Amino acid sequence: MTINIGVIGTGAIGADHARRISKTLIGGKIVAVNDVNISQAQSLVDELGLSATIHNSGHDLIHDDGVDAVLVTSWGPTHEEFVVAAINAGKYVFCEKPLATSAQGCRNIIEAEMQAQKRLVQVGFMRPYDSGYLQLKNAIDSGLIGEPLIVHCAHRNPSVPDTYHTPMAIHDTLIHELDVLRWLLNDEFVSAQVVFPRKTKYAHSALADPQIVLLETKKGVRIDVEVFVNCQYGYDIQCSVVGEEGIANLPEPQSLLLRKEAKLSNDILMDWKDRFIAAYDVELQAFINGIANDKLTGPSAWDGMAASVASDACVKAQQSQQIEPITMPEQPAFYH
Ligand code: NAI
Ligand code: ISE
Repeated sequence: MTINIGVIGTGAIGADHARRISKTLIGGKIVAVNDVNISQAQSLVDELGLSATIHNSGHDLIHDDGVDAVLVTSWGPTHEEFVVAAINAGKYVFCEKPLATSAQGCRNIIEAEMQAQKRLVQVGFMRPYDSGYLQLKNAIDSGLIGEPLIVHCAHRNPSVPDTYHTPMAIHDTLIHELDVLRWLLNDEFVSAQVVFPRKTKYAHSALADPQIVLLETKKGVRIDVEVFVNCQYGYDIQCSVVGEEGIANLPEPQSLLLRKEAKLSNDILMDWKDRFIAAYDVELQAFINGIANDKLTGPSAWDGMAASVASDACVKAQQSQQIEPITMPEQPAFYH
């Protein structure tokens, strides 16, 4: 069985996902593409040698009868519109994070999905598929380090474009921690605070960088996340869970340990594409398999919304410089 897939947004990750579906994964085929920048869509078709329709709009792609499932990999603020349209067309949809740039946008998606009476949405939160995070989760769930008490995280990018501004540190970057920490700790956030340290000279005027986000969970776990998106030296994701009986750290990505010229060194990756390459493969294969089995199992629209509820509170905390409450709504049975 082959799932015919249409891609809306053929930029960095859209192209990457199209490549993995065409060359690495099994059971999926790219049959349609769309991008506001049509030449970008054309280049992808040429590069991969696809026989795919290039649509003039995302909505035309969604309503193409030859498309079974849709990948939404356009910019964050466009996600809600395309995901709701795909649901209303009765099609499975994989949406890159964030599901929407506000919790209200996610609520609109949830309403549409519940009306369709079927789980149709998978959100592109890939960290729960990463082998390192799975090891951390196993350490926590098996009781190896006792109950988690404190978590220290860092989310560092070498640099970001000029279009990236202060709230994006939350809804575009921290959103990964807002998802993976709920899953890792099996817990919900109750409050958030954002602290701005001295600003790096590499950040432009509309971006406060770095930022420190302080979160508290229902069970009382305290979390600090350093978000530093112009750190220059690499793409570096850290997570250290302090438990009652030990500390579990996210493993470093594998790299050659080199002794040379009086130095002992490991390489640090520079790009998210390489850091989570295996996790992206597994999450998208799970999406394709889920469609084939008519049952999605990956991060749901509810997970997308839960992260966005916390994200909204963090953006508010950036502005207010106060501790902001995070109030998670009751999870409907539909998402259990
Ligand atoms: P990008 O800027 O490289 O690509 C986005 C593409 O979407 C562009 O080609 C743009 O022309 C197109 N686009 C924008 N609005 C559109 C519309 N209305 N209709 C059709 N096409 C439209 O951005 P990138 O880095 O690929 O990010 C895309 C999404 O993927 C974002 O939501 C981002 O947060 C997410 N992302 C997720 C990652 C992960 O680790 N899971 C990594 C990188 C991005
Ligand atoms: C990007 O969109 C991603 O999702 C990356 O994983 C993250 O590290 C980066 O900060 C985002 O801009």
